[in-house]
Amino acid sequence: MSMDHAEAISNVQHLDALIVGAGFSGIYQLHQLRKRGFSVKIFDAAGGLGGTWYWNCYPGARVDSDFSIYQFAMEDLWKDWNFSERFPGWEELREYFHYVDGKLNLSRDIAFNTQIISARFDTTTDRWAVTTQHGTVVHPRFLILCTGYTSEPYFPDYKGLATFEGECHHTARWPQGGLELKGKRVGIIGTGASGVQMIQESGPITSHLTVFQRTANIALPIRQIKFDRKMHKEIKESHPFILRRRLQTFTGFHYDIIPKSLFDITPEERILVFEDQWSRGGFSFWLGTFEDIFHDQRANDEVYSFWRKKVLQRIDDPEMQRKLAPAVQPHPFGAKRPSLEHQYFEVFNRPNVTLIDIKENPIAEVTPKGVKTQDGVEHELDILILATGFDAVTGSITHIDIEGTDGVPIRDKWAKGASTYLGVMTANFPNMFFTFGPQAPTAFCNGPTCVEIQGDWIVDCIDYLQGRGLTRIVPTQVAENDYSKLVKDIASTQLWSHHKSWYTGANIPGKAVEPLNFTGGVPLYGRMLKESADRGFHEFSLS
Ligand code: N01
Repeated sequence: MSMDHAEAISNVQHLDALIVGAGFSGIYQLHQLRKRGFSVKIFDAAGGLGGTWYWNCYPGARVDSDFSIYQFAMEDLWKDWNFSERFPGWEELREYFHYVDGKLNLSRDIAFNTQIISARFDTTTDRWAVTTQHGTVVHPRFLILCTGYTSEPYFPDYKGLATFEGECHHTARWPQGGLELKGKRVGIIGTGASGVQMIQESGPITSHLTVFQRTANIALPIRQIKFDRKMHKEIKESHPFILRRRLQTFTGFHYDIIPKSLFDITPEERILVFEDQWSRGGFSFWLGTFEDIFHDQRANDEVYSFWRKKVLQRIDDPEMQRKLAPAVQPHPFGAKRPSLEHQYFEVFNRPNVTLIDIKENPIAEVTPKGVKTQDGVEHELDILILATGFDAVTGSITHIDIEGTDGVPIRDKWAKGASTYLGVMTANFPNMFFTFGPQAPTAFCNGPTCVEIQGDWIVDCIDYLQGRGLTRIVPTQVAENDYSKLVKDIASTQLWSHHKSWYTGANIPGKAVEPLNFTGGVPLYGRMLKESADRGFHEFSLS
C-alpha cells in the first residue's frame, strides 16, 4: 500500500520527525522511531521504495557489496529472506524492499512522489517548516535527511546536449519502464561503476557501442555466485556472526584490512596474498589487503602493477590495452571506490565496440545525430547514456533550499567546504540530522552498517530530548570546527584525499575540493558517537 500525497500530509502537522528518503537509511530511521512511539513520516521524490535502487534501474545495475552485509541486520528480516546471488541486481533489491515493506508495514507512513523543496527552522516553535513541490508546508520537530550519497546526478554541460535527437538518459534517471538497447547504436560517457556496468551489459547486444572514457577504471573482478537451497542454509548459520563482525572492521564490511605493510613480507609471499584476495572477488582485493596501500604510494604501485598484469591478459589490442590499463596509474588504486566487473575488459575485444579516450580526443559537442569529438569525427548514435556520476555526498542536501537560523542556506554554508559535528548534524541547523553524508564513513563504509550506527544515535538523541522535555539540539561551532579538523587531519595522511574525484568533490565544476568522508574507520566512528550520547550530548547546545 502506498500513501498518496494528500493522504500523507493530512495528518502530519504535529509530526515528531519528517524523514526525507525511503532507501535503507530512511526506512531504518522510520522503523526505529516508530518503535519508540514517535510520529514519523517519510517523503520521497521517487515513485517507490529503495532510494538508489528506485532510480538506478539501468541494465546491469547491481550492488558492489556482498548480500550478507547489504541488508538490514534485524533478525526478523534476514531470517526469512534469501538473496539468489552474492551481489544482487536492482530488480532483486527492489523485491527485498517490498519484502521489508510487507514485514514492517512501512508504506502507510511514506508519501512517494513528494519532493522537499525548502526548509526553514522556526525558532519560536522549535519546529521546521518544510515545503514540498506541491506547495504544502509541514512542521516536524526533527528533520532527518536520509538522502543518500549518490543521489544528485551530474549532467555535464556539453555544447549541443539538448539538441540530440535520439534518447539521452543519465544512468541514475533511467526510464522506469526500461529502454531497448538491442541492435541500437549506443554511446556511453563515463566509465565509473555505473559506466562499467552498462558497458559490459550493452556491448554484447548493441549494434555498435561507443565508450567515451576520461579515466581508466581500475575495476576488480566481481566473482558473482548464484545460491542454491543448501547454500542458503549455510549462509543463515553464519549470518549472525557476519553482522556482528562488520561492526569491528575499518569499513563496516565482514573482512578487514591486513594491519601491516606489504613490504613486511617477501615479494613471493605478497603475490600469494594478492592472488588469494583477487580470487575472492568483490572488494577483498581492496578492503582486505595491506594497510599501507591506503597511504604509501610505493605500496599502492605494487597493487596496481599486479592488477595491470591480470587485466592486460584479457585485452587483445595493444591500443585498447594502453587506454584501459595504462602503464602509469590513472590515480592511486582505491582513491576512487573501485568498480566491480565480470566481462568489462573482454567487451573491448568485440568488433562492435569503440573506445575513445577523451583526454586525448575530447568531446567537442553533442550534435542532433550523436557526439562529435575534437578530431572532427561525428559518432552517430541512437541512444546517448550519461554515466557521469553525482554531486556526491553533499549534493543531495545542498540541492534542497534549507536555511539555517542565521539566515544562511546550507548550500552557502558548505560552499567552501562541508563542516559537521560527527557527520550527523551541523551548527545553525537545529534539529536537523543527516545520515550517510559528509564527514561520516559514508563512501568508505558498507551502507547498511553506517546508516544503522548513525540511525541508532539519532533515535537515542531524539529519545533523550523528549524524555527531558527539550525541544532543540544543535552542535556548538567549536565542536564542529574540532571535528571537521579531525576529519581533514585523518584524510591528509591517506592517498585518496589528494586525488581529484567524487570522494573529494573535484568531479563537480566549482565545488569545494576537500576530503568529504571520515576515514578513521567504523569502530572509531561508532565509539565517538557512543561517547557523545553517553556524555549527554555535551558538545551540543540543548534547550
Ligand atoms: O560515478 P563516478 P558512478 N565528461 O563518478 C566521468 C555508486 N554506484 O555513477 O573519472 C566525461 O564514479 C568520470 O570521469 P573521471 C558507487 O559508490 C554503485 O559510476 O572523473 N566524462 C567517470 O568515469 C560508485 O562508486 C554501483 O575522469 C565525465 C564517470 O563519468 C558511485 O556510485 C553502481 C564527465 C563517473 O563515474 C559513483 O559511480 C553505480 C564529463 N564531463 C554507482 N564527468 C554499484 O555497483 C564525469 N565523467 C553498487
